[in-house]
Amino acid sequence: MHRTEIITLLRQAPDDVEAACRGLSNDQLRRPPQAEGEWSLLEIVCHLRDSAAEEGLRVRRLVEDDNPTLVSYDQDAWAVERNYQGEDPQKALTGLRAFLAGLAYQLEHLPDEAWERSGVHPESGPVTVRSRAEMEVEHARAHLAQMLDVRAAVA
Ligand code: NI
Repeated sequence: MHRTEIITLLRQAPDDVEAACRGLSNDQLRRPPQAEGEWSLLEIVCHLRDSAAEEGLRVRRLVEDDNPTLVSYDQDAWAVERNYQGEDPQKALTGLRAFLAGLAYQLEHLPDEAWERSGVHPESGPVTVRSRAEMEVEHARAHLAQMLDVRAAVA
């Protein structure tokens, strides 16, 4: 994926996420789908926001440190510890927009060579700034598909 395409897709994602939530009540946004242990739309929004925030930190480490080992996190633990279900959906969407825009801005202002800076992800192995940026686009895309399924279940 070309870097301008990655950045454009990261900037587009909040609009798509917002569209997936549009017209639903806060109750519906908090309602988990039938499947046991599956996230509500609000939890997915909060997860995407925190993922974007974390990715910004990772990119910074990759750029500033020499082949760093990145820190992984437990996304399900975060959902509980950070009480995603207790958040205000509108504020969560605003936060998602801010962090994805921040990540896009950060990536846009890196020199070309910084995109090839490398590191190690504890679970997925060798990574670069570029691979993490592509991963973040794919991550948002996958969760958007999930959101449309959840929306169909709770709307
Ligand atoms: Ni995820």
